[in-house]
Amino acid sequence: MPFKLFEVDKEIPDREKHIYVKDTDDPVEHIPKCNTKTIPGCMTERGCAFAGVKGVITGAVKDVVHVVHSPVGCTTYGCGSKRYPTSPDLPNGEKFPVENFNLKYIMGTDLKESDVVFGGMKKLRQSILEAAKEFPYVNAIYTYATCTTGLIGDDMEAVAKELSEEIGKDVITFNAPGFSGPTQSKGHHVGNLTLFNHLVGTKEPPETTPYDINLIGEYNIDGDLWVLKPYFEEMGINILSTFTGDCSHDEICWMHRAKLSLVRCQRSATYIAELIEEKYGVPYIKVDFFGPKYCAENLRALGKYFGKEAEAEKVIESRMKQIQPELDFYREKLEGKTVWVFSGGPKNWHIPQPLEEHLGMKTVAVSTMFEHEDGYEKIKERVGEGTVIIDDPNSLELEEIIEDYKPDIILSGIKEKYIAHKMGTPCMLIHSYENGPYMGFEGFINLARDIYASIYSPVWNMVEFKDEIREEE
Ligand code: CFM
Repeated sequence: MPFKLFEVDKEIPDREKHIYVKDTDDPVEHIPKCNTKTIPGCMTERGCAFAGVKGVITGAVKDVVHVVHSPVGCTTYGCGSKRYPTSPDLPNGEKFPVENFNLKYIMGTDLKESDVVFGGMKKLRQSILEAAKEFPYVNAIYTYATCTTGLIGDDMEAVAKELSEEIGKDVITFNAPGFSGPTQSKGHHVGNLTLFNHLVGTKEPPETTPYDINLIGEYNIDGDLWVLKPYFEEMGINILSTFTGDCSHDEICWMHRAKLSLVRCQRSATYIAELIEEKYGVPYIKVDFFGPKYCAENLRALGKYFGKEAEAEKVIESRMKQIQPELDFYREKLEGKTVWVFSGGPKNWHIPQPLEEHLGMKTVAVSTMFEHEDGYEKIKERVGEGTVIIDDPNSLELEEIIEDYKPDIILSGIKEKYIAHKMGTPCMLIHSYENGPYMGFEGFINLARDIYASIYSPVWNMVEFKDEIREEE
């Protein structure tokens, strides 16, 4: 049976459609049911649509201030959600006055009951004006609908339009209330459409070259972008805009001037690449920079596109030379270790194969919070026989996976980390990383080092209850 009902799900049999065990002889279309509402009764690990837009797409932009139109809770949780550092450098050569501004500040309208009854537009107006006054150096103001304001039906667009003229800066509304889709993925889509519709094509870059690219879906998690950037620079390729890691507001406005778009996170940002291609004729290619093999393949593809094959080879050769000794060391230590990867979506098909190919590890389980059909097809293609693939696992399933599949390490998020630790299983962060960056050649060594450090930590020998848990099974 390719689909599997977990013991803990006996009362919610619909979960069976979401859990698939890879069998190569199966028809290709056998994948977990996905991108649907969480089944009632499940304690999901998912986030909301607002989190998808603010926490993923726009939160990385370095020179804007965010105004969340909500009761204070959404504002609080909308801050500090993701580790995407920024440099103070702006494209006009100036420096932004506050370093990592995007990680430090968020503003909210702090709605109360009376605003729900009488409308919150006045507060939104006041808050945007206050944000503009408090942070006069920002280059735009982004404002967000949430569940509450989505239900009230405040006309945020009208306020934004009016204040844009009054302040003299772009004021943009992102209309992705938490309930507007089954997962954060809906917020990605809204973020892409809003930025495309309002910004792309509205400004011109200070200069262009024949080798300008957009790096789309790269959020500079723990410095990923800063590992990749030198590769492009050494090849003579210029990143005109990053969408949106360490990027400025203006960079989004001139994405239409690039010669090629690279799409790194293909779940959250293929939308804008498609729209730019359709309207401005800028082609895009999908890329993967996790692990040395994919890195080399994709740099070669990029080199071929721009006639810079030799330059690509040089980058690959120099980085492989640099990392090979450490790669050998970690392979020796990690060969045969089993892993369960649990991310939002794409990292589940980016990461298992490099771990298997370069480190000799084995993926026993893969699970995602919001992946769609195309992503599950890739996951299925890239994992080995017998690997369990789970869509939107609930908290009890997490425990059953640990007990049944006994992974030596879990790569997941903060919500799962401590459940795993309490069960005596090493678990480290694959969303925001432990000690990243994890992308690129050098990044893969950081990932291997953190896996090694987690598995070999002496603390696991001191967990007294671990044997009890194992014996109970
Ligand atoms: Fe793209 Fe991302 Fe991911 Fe994502 Fe995310 Fe993320 Fe992720 Mo956490 S943008 S889809 S919404 S690769 S925050 S950096 S790790 S769930 S798999």
